[in-house]
Amino acid sequence: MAGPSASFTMTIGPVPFKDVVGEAAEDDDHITPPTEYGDIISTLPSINYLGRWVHYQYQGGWVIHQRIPGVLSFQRRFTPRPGDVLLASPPKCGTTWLKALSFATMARAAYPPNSAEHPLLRLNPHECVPLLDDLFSAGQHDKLEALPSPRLMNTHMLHSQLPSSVADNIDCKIVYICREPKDMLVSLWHFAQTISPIKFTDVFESACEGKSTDGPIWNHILGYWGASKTSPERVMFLRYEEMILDPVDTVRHLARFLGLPFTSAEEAAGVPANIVKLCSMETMKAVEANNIGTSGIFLKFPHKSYFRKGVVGDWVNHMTPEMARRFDSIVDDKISGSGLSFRP
Ligand code: PAP
Repeated sequence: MAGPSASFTMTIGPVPFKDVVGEAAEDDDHITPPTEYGDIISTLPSINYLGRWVHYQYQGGWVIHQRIPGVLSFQRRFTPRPGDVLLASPPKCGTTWLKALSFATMARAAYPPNSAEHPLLRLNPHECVPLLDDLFSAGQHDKLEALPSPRLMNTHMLHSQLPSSVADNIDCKIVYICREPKDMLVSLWHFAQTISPIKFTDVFESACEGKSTDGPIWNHILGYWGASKTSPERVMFLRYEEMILDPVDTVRHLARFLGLPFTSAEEAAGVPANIVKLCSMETMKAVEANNIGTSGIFLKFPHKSYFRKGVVGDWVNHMTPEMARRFDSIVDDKISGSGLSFRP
């Protein structure tokens, strides 16, 4: 007897975004930024961050000028679907790693993590999971409609910037990752250096004043921390340091949170450990797609720049003890009373 006809076969997500949209995702010719928000944007306070990049203050966070139309457009145009998963993070806190782990976990039935054909062995994690901030800013959000459900997407927007259709949606899960703020600053500086020479002290002083892309960092973290406390079934709060300590256990938690717990057969076959191995820094650094090409629609960063050291505590190589004390005390003060701490 013949198998099911093609009309009955259904693709289950997530699938690599690039496989669906092709090269056009980052093609300059296809960028048509929304222009209808000029009146709103002109009323927003702005800064010239690090003397290079204009940022607007919007709903509690600093948004780089190329992305502010995208945030406004996202708030008005995003149509959530049941099963959507949104990875949220401040920049340089482990997004690339979380994208890889989440994609490999959610798509493990279609793409076994020990397969030599796995998409993460031919594509950069950012090519598998789209950044909504860029997509909406480039007027390319229609491409999301082509993705099969469940969709896996990410954003650097603050929780206060998410529309209620996402923030209060029982059918949309959010996985948040943050990182010890001093390490995040060091990572941010190294990353920015790949496109423009910048002094670390400038990045540091701005951060002390609460100025950084998608910052202040404490606003970003506190928003999702609060949401994870109020709605733990919808918002998962992860820290880079915990993932480094026990990535396999993190993957188990992630799978459970997403409603896709590993079966005992999968555990026996070592699937969680295989996912961690596939997404490890060692494997990712060896993948050709992570060594050539760029990511990003407006600012194009080399794929290679997303994989640097991947360690905890690198701040000691860039901050004096006095700088560390100063920044720690600012962060402590801002997050005091929240129940959250970055102290060991
Ligand atoms: P993004 O916000 O631009 O997407 P993001 O991926 O959040 O960047 O952060 C990059 C950091 O994650 C880098 O940290 P470092 O500068 O301190 O080294 C990068 O090395 C680290 N990273 C990327 N992939 C992995 C991985 N597979 N395992 C552990 N850390 C990783």
